[in-house]
Amino acid sequence: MTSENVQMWTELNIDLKSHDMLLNALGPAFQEIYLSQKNRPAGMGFYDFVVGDIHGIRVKELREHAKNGGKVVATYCVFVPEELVWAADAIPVGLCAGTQFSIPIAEEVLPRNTCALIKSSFGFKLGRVCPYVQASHLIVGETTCDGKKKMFEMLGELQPVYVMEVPNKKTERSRELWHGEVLAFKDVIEKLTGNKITVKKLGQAIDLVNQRRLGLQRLYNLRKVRPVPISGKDALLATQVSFYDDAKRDTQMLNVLCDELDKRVAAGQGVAPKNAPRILISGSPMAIPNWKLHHLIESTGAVVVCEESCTGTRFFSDLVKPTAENLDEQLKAIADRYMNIHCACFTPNDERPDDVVRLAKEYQVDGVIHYNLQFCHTYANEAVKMEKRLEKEGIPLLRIETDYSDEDAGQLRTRIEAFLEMVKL
Ligand code: BJ8
Repeated sequence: MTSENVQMWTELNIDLKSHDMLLNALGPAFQEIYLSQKNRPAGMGFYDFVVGDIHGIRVKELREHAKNGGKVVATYCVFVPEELVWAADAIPVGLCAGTQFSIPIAEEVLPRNTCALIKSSFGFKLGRVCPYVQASHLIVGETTCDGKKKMFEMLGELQPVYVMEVPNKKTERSRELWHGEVLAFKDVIEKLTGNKITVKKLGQAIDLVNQRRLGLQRLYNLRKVRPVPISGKDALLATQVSFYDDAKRDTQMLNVLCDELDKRVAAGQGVAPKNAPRILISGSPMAIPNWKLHHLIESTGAVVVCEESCTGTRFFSDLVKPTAENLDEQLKAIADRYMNIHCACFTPNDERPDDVVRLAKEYQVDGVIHYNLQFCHTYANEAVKMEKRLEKEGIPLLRIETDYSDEDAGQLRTRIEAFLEMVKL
Protein backbone atom coordinates (compact mmCIF):
# COMPACT_ATOMS: atom_id res chain seq x y z
CA MET A 1 0.00 0.00 0.00
CA THR A 2 1.81 3.13 -1.18
CA SER A 3 1.43 6.54 0.42
CA GLU A 4 0.38 7.80 -3.02
CA ASN A 5 -2.56 5.38 -2.97
CA VAL A 6 -3.52 6.39 0.56
CA GLN A 7 -3.49 10.02 -0.52
CA MET A 8 -5.71 9.17 -3.51
CA TRP A 9 -8.19 7.20 -1.38
CA THR A 10 -8.32 10.05 1.13
CA GLU A 11 -9.15 12.48 -1.67
CA LEU A 12 -11.92 10.09 -2.76
CA ASN A 13 -13.38 10.17 0.75
CA ILE A 14 -12.74 6.48 1.35
CA ASP A 15 -13.23 5.13 4.88
CA LEU A 16 -9.58 4.12 5.21
CA LYS A 17 -9.97 1.87 8.23
CA SER A 18 -12.73 -0.17 6.70
CA HIS A 19 -10.96 -0.17 3.34
CA ASP A 20 -7.80 -1.60 4.96
CA MET A 21 -9.86 -4.43 6.36
CA LEU A 22 -11.33 -5.14 2.91
CA LEU A 23 -7.94 -5.28 1.19
CA ASN A 24 -6.41 -7.29 4.02
CA ALA A 25 -9.13 -9.91 3.56
CA LEU A 26 -8.81 -10.00 -0.23
CA GLY A 27 -5.06 -10.77 -0.31
CA PRO A 28 -5.14 -14.10 1.59
CA ALA A 29 -8.34 -15.18 -0.21
CA PHE A 30 -6.71 -14.58 -3.58
CA GLN A 31 -3.60 -16.44 -2.45
CA GLU A 32 -5.64 -19.45 -1.37
CA ILE A 33 -8.04 -19.56 -4.30
CA TYR A 34 -5.85 -18.42 -7.19
CA LEU A 35 -2.15 -18.43 -6.50
CA SER A 36 -2.24 -21.94 -5.06
CA GLN A 37 -3.37 -23.37 -8.43
CA LYS A 38 -0.83 -25.51 -10.25
CA ASN A 39 0.12 -25.25 -13.88
CA ARG A 40 -1.36 -21.81 -14.53
CA PRO A 41 -0.74 -20.03 -17.83
CA ALA A 42 1.94 -17.34 -17.53
CA GLY A 43 -0.55 -14.93 -19.15
CA MET A 44 -2.53 -14.94 -15.90
CA GLY A 45 0.31 -12.91 -14.39
CA PHE A 46 -1.32 -9.76 -15.75
CA TYR A 47 -4.62 -10.56 -14.03
CA ASP A 48 -2.87 -11.45 -10.76
CA PHE A 49 -1.15 -8.08 -10.95
CA VAL A 50 -4.46 -6.28 -11.57
CA VAL A 51 -6.07 -7.94 -8.55
CA GLY A 52 -2.93 -7.41 -6.45
CA ASP A 53 -3.28 -3.67 -7.05
CA ILE A 54 -7.04 -3.66 -7.39
CA HIS A 55 -7.65 -0.20 -5.94
CA GLY A 56 -4.38 1.33 -7.17
CA ILE A 57 -3.28 1.77 -10.76
CA ARG A 58 -6.67 1.57 -12.48
CA VAL A 59 -8.23 4.04 -10.05
CA LYS A 60 -5.25 6.31 -10.64
CA GLU A 61 -5.91 6.14 -14.38
CA LEU A 62 -9.55 7.11 -13.80
CA ARG A 63 -8.46 10.00 -11.60
CA GLU A 64 -6.01 11.22 -14.23
CA HIS A 65 -8.79 11.07 -16.78
CA ALA A 66 -11.04 13.11 -14.48
CA LYS A 67 -8.29 15.65 -13.80
CA ASN A 68 -8.09 16.20 -17.56
CA GLY A 69 -11.81 16.92 -17.66
CA GLY A 70 -12.99 13.39 -18.53
CA LYS A 71 -15.88 11.57 -16.88
CA VAL A 72 -16.18 8.12 -15.33
CA VAL A 73 -19.46 6.22 -15.67
CA ALA A 74 -20.14 3.26 -13.38
CA THR A 75 -22.51 0.43 -14.29
CA TYR A 76 -23.92 -2.71 -12.67
CA CYS A 77 -25.33 -4.54 -15.62
CA VAL A 78 -24.32 -5.74 -19.08
CA PHE A 79 -27.39 -4.00 -20.52
CA VAL A 80 -25.79 -0.57 -20.28
CA PRO A 81 -24.34 0.16 -23.76
CA GLU A 82 -20.77 1.03 -22.95
CA GLU A 83 -20.08 2.02 -26.60
CA LEU A 84 -21.91 5.30 -25.96
CA VAL A 85 -19.73 6.01 -22.94
CA TRP A 86 -16.47 5.38 -24.81
CA ALA A 87 -17.71 7.40 -27.79
CA ALA A 88 -18.11 10.48 -25.60
CA ASP A 89 -14.53 10.09 -24.34
CA ALA A 90 -15.76 8.94 -20.93
CA ILE A 91 -14.66 5.69 -19.28
CA PRO A 92 -17.17 3.01 -18.28
CA VAL A 93 -16.45 0.87 -15.22
CA GLY A 94 -18.40 -2.25 -14.34
CA LEU A 95 -18.71 -2.19 -10.56
CA CYS A 96 -17.91 -5.34 -8.63
CA ALA A 97 -20.55 -6.01 -5.98
CA GLY A 98 -19.20 -9.50 -5.31
CA THR A 99 -17.97 -9.25 -1.75
CA GLN A 100 -19.48 -10.34 1.55
CA PHE A 101 -17.53 -7.55 3.23
CA SER A 102 -19.99 -4.77 2.33
CA ILE A 103 -23.15 -6.76 3.08
CA PRO A 104 -23.47 -6.07 6.84
CA ILE A 105 -23.02 -2.36 6.02
CA ALA A 106 -25.91 -2.54 3.53
CA GLU A 107 -28.09 -4.51 5.94
CA GLU A 108 -28.17 -1.48 8.23
CA VAL A 109 -30.52 -0.02 5.62
CA LEU A 110 -31.73 -2.68 3.17
CA PRO A 111 -33.89 -5.68 4.09
CA ARG A 112 -31.79 -8.77 4.82
CA ASN A 113 -33.79 -10.84 2.36
CA THR A 114 -32.33 -8.94 -0.59
CA CYS A 115 -29.93 -10.60 -3.02
CA ALA A 116 -26.23 -10.42 -2.16
CA LEU A 117 -25.34 -8.55 -5.34
CA ILE A 118 -27.70 -5.70 -4.48
CA LYS A 119 -26.61 -5.55 -0.85
CA SER A 120 -22.93 -5.73 -1.73
CA SER A 121 -23.16 -2.86 -4.22
CA PHE A 122 -25.17 -0.64 -1.89
CA GLY A 123 -22.83 -1.42 1.02
CA PHE A 124 -19.84 -0.30 -1.04
CA LYS A 125 -21.35 3.16 -1.39
CA LEU A 126 -22.77 3.40 2.11
CA GLY A 127 -19.50 2.27 3.68
CA ARG A 128 -17.30 4.35 1.31
CA VAL A 129 -15.00 1.39 0.66
CA CYS A 130 -14.90 1.29 -3.13
CA PRO A 131 -12.72 3.86 -4.91
CA TYR A 132 -14.37 3.01 -8.26
CA VAL A 133 -17.76 4.10 -6.92
CA GLN A 134 -16.22 7.18 -5.36
CA ALA A 135 -14.38 8.09 -8.57
CA SER A 136 -17.53 7.85 -10.72
CA HIS A 137 -19.38 10.93 -11.93
CA LEU A 138 -22.51 8.97 -12.74
CA ILE A 139 -23.84 5.54 -11.80
CA VAL A 140 -26.08 3.95 -14.40
CA GLY A 141 -28.65 1.52 -13.10
CA GLU A 142 -31.35 -0.47 -14.88
CA THR A 143 -34.79 -1.84 -14.19
CA THR A 144 -33.83 -5.49 -14.53
CA CYS A 145 -35.19 -6.54 -11.15
CA ASP A 146 -37.32 -4.98 -8.45
CA GLY A 147 -34.63 -5.14 -5.79
CA LYS A 148 -32.17 -3.25 -7.96
CA LYS A 149 -34.76 -0.66 -8.99
CA LYS A 150 -35.50 0.23 -5.39
CA MET A 151 -31.85 0.15 -4.38
CA PHE A 152 -31.01 2.63 -7.15
CA GLU A 153 -33.54 5.06 -5.68
CA MET A 154 -31.64 4.98 -2.38
CA LEU A 155 -28.27 5.09 -4.10
CA GLY A 156 -29.47 8.22 -5.92
CA GLU A 157 -29.66 10.00 -2.57
CA LEU A 158 -25.91 9.47 -2.14
CA GLN A 159 -24.54 9.93 -5.67
CA PRO A 160 -25.86 10.88 -9.14
CA VAL A 161 -27.71 7.88 -10.58
CA TYR A 162 -29.43 7.46 -13.94
CA VAL A 163 -31.67 4.42 -14.51
CA MET A 164 -32.25 2.84 -17.92
CA GLU A 165 -35.55 1.07 -18.44
CA VAL A 166 -34.93 -2.48 -19.61
CA PRO A 167 -38.16 -4.01 -20.94
CA ASN A 168 -39.50 -7.27 -19.55
CA LYS A 169 -40.68 -8.71 -22.85
CA LYS A 170 -39.11 -9.19 -26.27
CA THR A 171 -41.99 -7.92 -28.38
CA GLU A 172 -41.73 -5.27 -31.10
CA ARG A 173 -43.20 -2.68 -28.71
CA SER A 174 -40.58 -3.56 -26.10
CA ARG A 175 -37.82 -3.27 -28.67
CA GLU A 176 -39.05 0.21 -29.56
CA LEU A 177 -39.05 1.17 -25.90
CA TRP A 178 -35.48 -0.08 -25.54
CA HIS A 179 -34.38 1.74 -28.68
CA GLY A 180 -35.79 4.93 -27.14
CA GLU A 181 -33.86 4.20 -23.93
CA VAL A 182 -30.62 3.91 -25.91
CA LEU A 183 -31.31 7.28 -27.58
CA ALA A 184 -32.08 8.86 -24.21
CA PHE A 185 -28.88 7.41 -22.74
CA LYS A 186 -26.90 9.00 -25.56
CA ASP A 187 -28.34 12.39 -24.57
CA VAL A 188 -27.51 11.78 -20.91
CA ILE A 189 -23.91 10.91 -21.72
CA GLU A 190 -23.49 13.86 -24.08
CA LYS A 191 -24.82 16.19 -21.40
CA LEU A 192 -22.58 14.67 -18.72
CA THR A 193 -19.42 14.93 -20.80
CA GLY A 194 -20.21 17.99 -22.89
CA ASN A 195 -19.05 15.93 -25.90
CA LYS A 196 -21.07 15.19 -29.00
CA ILE A 197 -21.19 11.54 -30.05
CA THR A 198 -20.31 11.48 -33.73
CA VAL A 199 -20.54 8.69 -36.33
CA LYS A 200 -16.78 8.39 -36.33
CA LYS A 201 -16.44 8.29 -32.55
CA LEU A 202 -19.25 5.78 -32.18
CA GLY A 203 -17.83 3.62 -34.95
CA GLN A 204 -14.49 3.52 -33.13
CA ALA A 205 -16.19 2.71 -29.83
CA ILE A 206 -18.19 -0.11 -31.42
CA ASP A 207 -14.97 -1.54 -32.79
CA LEU A 208 -13.16 -1.15 -29.45
CA VAL A 209 -15.80 -3.10 -27.52
CA ASN A 210 -16.28 -5.65 -30.31
CA GLN A 211 -12.54 -6.39 -30.27
CA ARG A 212 -12.69 -7.12 -26.55
CA ARG A 213 -15.72 -9.35 -27.14
CA LEU A 214 -13.76 -11.20 -29.80
CA GLY A 215 -10.87 -11.65 -27.34
CA LEU A 216 -13.26 -13.19 -24.81
CA GLN A 217 -14.85 -15.36 -27.49
CA ARG A 218 -11.39 -16.62 -28.38
CA LEU A 219 -10.69 -17.43 -24.73
CA TYR A 220 -13.98 -19.29 -24.34
CA ASN A 221 -13.50 -21.21 -27.58
CA LEU A 222 -10.23 -22.52 -26.18
CA ARG A 223 -12.16 -23.85 -23.19
CA LYS A 224 -14.08 -26.15 -25.51
CA VAL A 225 -10.97 -28.28 -25.93
CA ARG A 226 -10.32 -31.48 -23.97
CA PRO A 227 -8.13 -31.35 -21.88
CA VAL A 228 -9.03 -27.76 -21.12
CA PRO A 229 -5.95 -25.48 -21.15
CA ILE A 230 -7.13 -23.03 -18.47
CA SER A 231 -9.04 -23.42 -15.22
CA GLY A 232 -12.56 -22.06 -14.83
CA LYS A 233 -11.31 -19.85 -12.02
CA ASP A 234 -8.71 -18.23 -14.25
CA ALA A 235 -11.12 -17.75 -17.15
CA LEU A 236 -13.64 -16.21 -14.76
CA LEU A 237 -11.02 -13.81 -13.44
CA ALA A 238 -10.03 -12.71 -16.96
CA THR A 239 -13.72 -12.03 -17.70
CA GLN A 240 -14.26 -10.15 -14.44
CA VAL A 241 -11.25 -7.90 -15.06
CA SER A 242 -12.66 -7.03 -18.52
CA PHE A 243 -15.45 -5.13 -16.78
CA TYR A 244 -13.20 -2.42 -15.48
CA ASP A 245 -9.85 -2.50 -17.21
CA ASP A 246 -9.05 -0.31 -20.20
CA ALA A 247 -10.73 -2.05 -23.16
CA LYS A 248 -7.77 -1.78 -25.53
CA ARG A 249 -5.23 -3.07 -23.03
CA ASP A 250 -7.60 -5.78 -21.92
CA THR A 251 -8.04 -7.00 -25.50
CA GLN A 252 -4.26 -7.15 -25.92
CA MET A 253 -3.80 -9.11 -22.71
CA LEU A 254 -6.62 -11.50 -23.60
CA ASN A 255 -4.93 -12.24 -26.90
CA VAL A 256 -1.54 -12.74 -25.24
CA LEU A 257 -3.19 -15.24 -22.92
CA CYS A 258 -4.94 -16.97 -25.83
CA ASP A 259 -1.68 -17.22 -27.85
CA GLU A 260 -0.23 -19.14 -24.93
CA LEU A 261 -3.34 -21.31 -24.62
CA ASP A 262 -3.12 -22.11 -28.35
CA LYS A 263 0.32 -23.59 -27.70
CA ARG A 264 -0.99 -25.56 -24.75
CA VAL A 265 -3.76 -26.97 -26.90
CA ALA A 266 -1.31 -27.88 -29.68
CA ALA A 267 0.82 -29.70 -27.09
CA GLY A 268 -2.22 -31.43 -25.57
CA GLN A 269 -1.46 -29.75 -22.26
CA GLY A 270 -4.38 -29.23 -19.89
CA VAL A 271 -4.98 -27.97 -16.36
CA ALA A 272 -6.98 -31.06 -15.49
CA PRO A 273 -6.84 -34.67 -16.73
CA LYS A 274 -8.73 -35.43 -19.95
CA ASN A 275 -11.39 -37.32 -18.05
CA ALA A 276 -12.01 -34.65 -15.37
CA PRO A 277 -15.74 -33.84 -15.20
CA ARG A 278 -16.53 -30.75 -17.26
CA ILE A 279 -19.08 -28.36 -15.77
CA LEU A 280 -21.09 -25.49 -17.20
CA ILE A 281 -22.39 -22.92 -14.71
CA SER A 282 -25.57 -21.10 -15.65
CA GLY A 283 -27.29 -18.30 -13.79
CA SER A 284 -26.56 -15.17 -11.77
CA PRO A 285 -23.43 -13.14 -12.47
CA MET A 286 -20.30 -13.50 -10.30
CA ALA A 287 -18.59 -10.19 -9.66
CA ILE A 288 -15.09 -9.92 -8.15
CA PRO A 289 -14.30 -11.43 -5.65
CA ASN A 290 -17.10 -13.95 -5.91
CA TRP A 291 -15.08 -17.08 -6.80
CA LYS A 292 -16.88 -19.30 -4.32
CA LEU A 293 -18.63 -21.78 -6.60
CA HIS A 294 -15.75 -22.18 -9.06
CA HIS A 295 -13.38 -22.82 -6.17
CA LEU A 296 -15.66 -25.43 -4.63
CA ILE A 297 -16.14 -27.24 -7.95
CA GLU A 298 -12.50 -27.18 -9.00
CA SER A 299 -11.29 -28.24 -5.54
CA THR A 300 -13.05 -31.55 -6.16
CA GLY A 301 -11.04 -32.21 -9.33
CA ALA A 302 -13.71 -31.15 -11.82
CA VAL A 303 -13.23 -28.20 -14.14
CA VAL A 304 -15.58 -25.36 -15.05
CA VAL A 305 -15.45 -24.93 -18.82
CA CYS A 306 -18.16 -22.32 -19.45
CA GLU A 307 -20.35 -19.78 -17.68
CA GLU A 308 -23.74 -18.94 -19.18
CA SER A 309 -24.05 -15.72 -17.20
CA CYS A 310 -23.40 -12.01 -17.41
CA THR A 311 -19.85 -12.66 -16.22
CA GLY A 312 -19.65 -15.21 -19.01
CA THR A 313 -21.17 -15.72 -22.43
CA ARG A 314 -23.95 -13.11 -22.08
CA PHE A 315 -21.24 -10.44 -21.80
CA PHE A 316 -19.59 -11.06 -25.16
CA SER A 317 -21.46 -13.57 -27.33
CA ASP A 318 -22.94 -11.03 -29.71
CA LEU A 319 -21.14 -8.21 -31.46
CA VAL A 320 -22.67 -4.87 -32.40
CA LYS A 321 -23.08 -4.98 -36.16
CA PRO A 322 -20.62 -2.42 -37.54
CA THR A 323 -22.77 -0.04 -39.62
CA ALA A 324 -20.62 3.00 -40.19
CA GLU A 325 -23.17 4.81 -42.37
CA ASN A 326 -24.99 7.07 -39.92
CA LEU A 327 -25.70 7.58 -36.26
CA ASP A 328 -29.28 6.31 -36.43
CA GLU A 329 -28.16 2.99 -37.85
CA GLN A 330 -25.38 2.69 -35.30
CA LEU A 331 -27.76 3.36 -32.41
CA LYS A 332 -30.23 0.86 -33.82
CA ALA A 333 -27.46 -1.74 -34.14
CA ILE A 334 -26.50 -1.11 -30.50
CA ALA A 335 -30.11 -1.39 -29.30
CA ASP A 336 -30.56 -4.66 -31.25
CA ARG A 337 -27.39 -6.21 -29.88
CA TYR A 338 -28.26 -5.48 -26.25
CA MET A 339 -31.82 -6.75 -26.59
CA ASN A 340 -30.29 -10.10 -27.43
CA ILE A 341 -29.05 -10.67 -23.88
CA HIS A 342 -31.10 -13.51 -22.45
CA CYS A 343 -31.39 -12.36 -18.87
CA ALA A 344 -33.97 -13.97 -16.60
CA CYS A 345 -35.61 -10.56 -16.21
CA PHE A 346 -37.45 -11.27 -19.51
CA THR A 347 -40.68 -13.15 -19.86
CA PRO A 348 -40.81 -15.47 -21.64
CA ASN A 349 -37.12 -16.20 -21.89
CA ASP A 350 -36.95 -19.54 -23.71
CA GLU A 351 -33.78 -18.45 -25.48
CA ARG A 352 -31.80 -18.96 -22.26
CA PRO A 353 -32.49 -22.70 -21.87
CA ASP A 354 -31.81 -23.00 -25.62
CA ASP A 355 -28.44 -21.33 -25.06
CA VAL A 356 -27.58 -23.65 -22.18
CA VAL A 357 -28.40 -26.76 -24.22
CA ARG A 358 -26.32 -25.48 -27.15
CA LEU A 359 -23.39 -24.50 -24.90
CA ALA A 360 -23.51 -27.81 -23.03
CA LYS A 361 -22.93 -29.58 -26.36
CA GLU A 362 -20.32 -27.15 -27.69
CA TYR A 363 -18.27 -27.31 -24.49
CA GLN A 364 -18.71 -31.10 -24.12
CA VAL A 365 -19.98 -30.74 -20.58
CA ASP A 366 -20.81 -33.59 -18.25
CA GLY A 367 -23.24 -31.54 -16.17
CA VAL A 368 -24.74 -28.11 -15.58
CA ILE A 369 -24.80 -26.33 -12.24
CA HIS A 370 -27.56 -23.75 -12.05
CA TYR A 371 -26.40 -20.98 -9.78
CA ASN A 372 -28.69 -18.44 -8.31
CA LEU A 373 -28.13 -15.89 -5.66
CA GLN A 374 -30.40 -16.35 -2.69
CA PHE A 375 -33.48 -14.08 -2.91
CA CYS A 376 -33.08 -13.64 -6.68
CA HIS A 377 -36.57 -14.66 -7.74
CA THR A 378 -36.09 -14.36 -11.50
CA TYR A 379 -33.29 -16.92 -11.67
CA ALA A 380 -34.80 -19.15 -8.98
CA ASN A 381 -38.06 -19.39 -10.90
CA GLU A 382 -36.41 -19.77 -14.27
CA ALA A 383 -34.45 -22.71 -12.84
CA VAL A 384 -37.68 -24.74 -12.83
CA LYS A 385 -38.02 -24.43 -16.61
CA MET A 386 -34.31 -25.00 -17.05
CA GLU A 387 -34.49 -28.23 -15.04
CA LYS A 388 -37.34 -29.60 -17.18
CA ARG A 389 -35.60 -28.65 -20.41
CA LEU A 390 -32.25 -30.20 -19.45
CA GLU A 391 -33.97 -33.35 -18.22
CA LYS A 392 -35.53 -33.72 -21.67
CA GLU A 393 -32.10 -33.32 -23.24
CA GLY A 394 -30.53 -35.84 -20.84
CA ILE A 395 -28.15 -33.23 -19.37
CA PRO A 396 -27.61 -33.62 -15.59
CA LEU A 397 -28.38 -30.49 -13.58
CA LEU A 398 -27.66 -29.45 -10.01
CA ARG A 399 -29.46 -26.40 -8.65
CA ILE A 400 -27.59 -24.26 -6.16
CA GLU A 401 -28.88 -21.25 -4.32
CA THR A 402 -26.37 -19.41 -2.19
CA ASP A 403 -24.96 -16.04 -1.17
CA TYR A 404 -21.45 -14.65 -0.70
CA SER A 405 -20.80 -16.02 2.79
CA ASP A 406 -18.85 -19.21 3.44
CA GLU A 407 -21.37 -20.55 5.94
CA ASP A 408 -22.80 -23.10 3.53
CA ALA A 409 -19.47 -24.10 1.94
CA GLY A 410 -19.36 -27.54 3.62
CA GLN A 411 -22.90 -28.39 2.64
CA LEU A 412 -22.36 -27.19 -0.94
CA ARG A 413 -19.18 -29.23 -1.24
CA THR A 414 -21.04 -32.38 -0.24
CA ARG A 415 -23.79 -31.72 -2.81
CA ILE A 416 -21.29 -30.93 -5.57
CA GLU A 417 -19.26 -34.07 -4.82
CA ALA A 418 -22.40 -36.20 -4.96
CA PHE A 419 -23.38 -34.56 -8.28
CA LEU A 420 -19.95 -35.18 -9.77
CA GLU A 421 -20.03 -38.80 -8.68
CA MET A 422 -23.35 -39.10 -10.50
CA VAL A 423 -22.20 -37.45 -13.75
CA LYS A 424 -19.07 -39.64 -13.87
CA LEU A 425 -21.20 -42.83 -13.96
S1 BJ8 B 1 -28.45 -8.76 -17.55
S2 BJ8 B 1 -28.38 -11.09 -14.77
S3 BJ8 B 1 -26.23 -8.20 -14.80
S4 BJ8 B 1 -29.79 -7.95 -14.35
S5 BJ8 B 1 -28.95 -11.58 -9.23
S6 BJ8 B 1 -29.54 -8.06 -8.99
S7 BJ8 B 1 -31.45 -10.06 -11.32
S8 BJ8 B 1 -31.96 -10.25 -7.75
S9 BJ8 B 1 -27.84 -9.33 -11.75
FE1 BJ8 B 1 -28.08 -9.14 -13.75
FE2 BJ8 B 1 -28.10 -7.43 -15.77
FE3 BJ8 B 1 -29.65 -9.61 -15.83
FE4 BJ8 B 1 -27.08 -9.82 -16.13
FE5 BJ8 B 1 -31.58 -8.80 -9.43
FE6 BJ8 B 1 -31.17 -11.40 -9.53
FE7 BJ8 B 1 -29.75 -9.94 -7.85
FE8 BJ8 B 1 -29.38 -9.75 -10.53
